[in-house]
Amino acid sequence: MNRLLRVTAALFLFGTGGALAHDYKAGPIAIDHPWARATAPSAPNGAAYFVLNSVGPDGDRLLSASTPVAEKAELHTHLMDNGVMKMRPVNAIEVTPGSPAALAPGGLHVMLLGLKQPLVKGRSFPLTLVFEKAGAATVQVDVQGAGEAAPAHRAPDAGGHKP
Ligand SMILES: [Cu+2]
Repeated sequence: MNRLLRVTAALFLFGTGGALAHDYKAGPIAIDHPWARATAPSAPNGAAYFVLNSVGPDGDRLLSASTPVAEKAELHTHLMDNGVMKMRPVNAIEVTPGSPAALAPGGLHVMLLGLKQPLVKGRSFPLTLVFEKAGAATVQVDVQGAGEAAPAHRAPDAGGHKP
C-alpha cells in the first residue's frame, strides 16, 4: 500500500512538470531515478535505465521487467564482440550491498521491444520490475531528450529525496 501511495505521489509530481528526483523501494532495494531516452516516432525499441542499491544487509536479483508501452521488456547488457558493441540478454541483474547495479547507456539496460507508442520527452510511463526476494515494484520512468546521456538529476543530497 505504501508503495502504491508513493507511486501515486510521483505521478502527481510529474503532472506538475518538475524535473524532480524520484526513487522507489522494493523491499531493501532502492530504485533510483528510472529514465529513458525519447525515441523517434518509427523506432521499434527503446531502453530504460536506473540504479539499484541494496539498503539492507542482503542483496536481491532483478529477474524481469514489463511495461504497457512495449510488447516485451528484457534485461540486457552491452558487450564488445570483435570491436563491435552488441547487446545480449541477461538472466538477472545482481544487487549486492555496497555494490549498486547501474543501468546506463552503453551498459546494462531494460530493453523495451516493440514499442506501442513513441517515448516522448517530458512524459513518463510505468515499468514493473520483478525481484527474486522483494517481488514486484512498479516505477514511473521519466522520458528525457534523445541525446541525453545521463539523468537530469539533482545532486543526491540536495534534499529532493523522499524518506
Ligand atoms: Cu538492449
